[in-house]
Amino acid sequence: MNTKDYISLEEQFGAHNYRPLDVVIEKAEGVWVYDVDGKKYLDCLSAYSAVNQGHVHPKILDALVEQAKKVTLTSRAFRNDQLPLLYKELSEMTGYEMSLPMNSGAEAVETAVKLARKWAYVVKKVPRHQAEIIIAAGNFHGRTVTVISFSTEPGYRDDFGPFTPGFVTVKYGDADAIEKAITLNTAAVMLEPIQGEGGVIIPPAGYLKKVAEICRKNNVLFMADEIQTGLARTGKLFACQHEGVRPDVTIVGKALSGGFYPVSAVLADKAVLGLFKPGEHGSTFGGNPLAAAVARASLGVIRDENLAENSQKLGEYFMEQLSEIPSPHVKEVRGRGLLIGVELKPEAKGARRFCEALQEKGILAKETHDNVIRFAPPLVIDKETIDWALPGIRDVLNMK
Ligand code: IF1
Repeated sequence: MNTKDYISLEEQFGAHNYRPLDVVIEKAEGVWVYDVDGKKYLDCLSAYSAVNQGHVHPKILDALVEQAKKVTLTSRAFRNDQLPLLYKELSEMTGYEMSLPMNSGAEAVETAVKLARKWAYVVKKVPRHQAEIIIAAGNFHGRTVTVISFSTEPGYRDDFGPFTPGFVTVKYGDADAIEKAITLNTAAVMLEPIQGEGGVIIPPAGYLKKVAEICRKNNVLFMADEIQTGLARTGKLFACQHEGVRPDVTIVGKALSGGFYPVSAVLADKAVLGLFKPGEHGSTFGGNPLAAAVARASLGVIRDENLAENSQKLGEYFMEQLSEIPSPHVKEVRGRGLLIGVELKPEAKGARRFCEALQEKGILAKETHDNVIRFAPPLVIDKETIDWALPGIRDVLNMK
């Protein structure tokens, strides 16, 4: 079977809810992936930041294999010997008193929404079923019906109503708009510190800090979706830390498993996360011993290999080098750490063809929002590898 055979199987038997690049990956290691025809590529997407630790990291692989031999799933009807250690290590690393494990990112977002509503009714005394959550235009928080209920992207929501009420949309990057939108019924403000899918949109300096202050002043929870920006991607453990902000609730996923397995979590202090009572929320797989062992190893790699520091340092270098590439197509290069967006001018006719051209050069990147190329390699990348990629990127950014 070659690339064409796999693609035709996929087209025939799979739902067509994606339009992937035509590369069929069969193995990967570190920052490199290999296709079924034996071609090697630099991964500049990192599975949307799920493989921050690099593909098939040996320490996480070991943890997965060793735990899989012992016990994989107990359900939360019984306790297991990995979850308590994950709780403790997450707390030590993030500074939050508690966490609640789920699987996908969208599930963790849903969990945070339920938590905010619960807090509003129990603590803030908002009349039942009246709680509002403020979110930003251009957000991406996942694909469930409740989560797409507050998406502003027509393609993600238009054919999927009726929607969950209780969400108020404001412009991203405008703290005053949040202050104006707050009512007595506002439970929370939920934001991405940098909008990933939105096109690597970095809010104005001071925005997150101001929003956090507005929330505190108005007795509203500040919840950060760090599923994509978190766990060292932007050069700090959490992107909010660039502004010294500690949200009341932080949501993590993706790299919490280093790409081995879906693991997500909601982090908060006891005054908030302690509100869930037995039976009010859960998941068959959430917090299972395999997930917990994998997450523990994944956090260990982020810490022991100083991935935040590497992301900061090499992100600066990569962004500087990208900015210096003369190109008729580039409108702006922006980013933080190794989450970098290259926005193309409207005349460039879309980022997709540039990503296809990069593929030819052995570099896998993905367009977002039609006109932005996202460069987000695993955080274990080194300078030599970036230097290897730059000439190819330069050629592509100068094509006709
Ligand atoms: C897909 C995008 C990225 C996320 C934030 C929650 C979730 C995501 C900030 C949900 C997920 C993924 C989903 C993936 C593509 C990808 C993506 F382009 F769609 F928007 F990264 F930019 N919060 N983002 O970025 O997490 O439930 O997927 O585990 O194909 O939908 P999930």
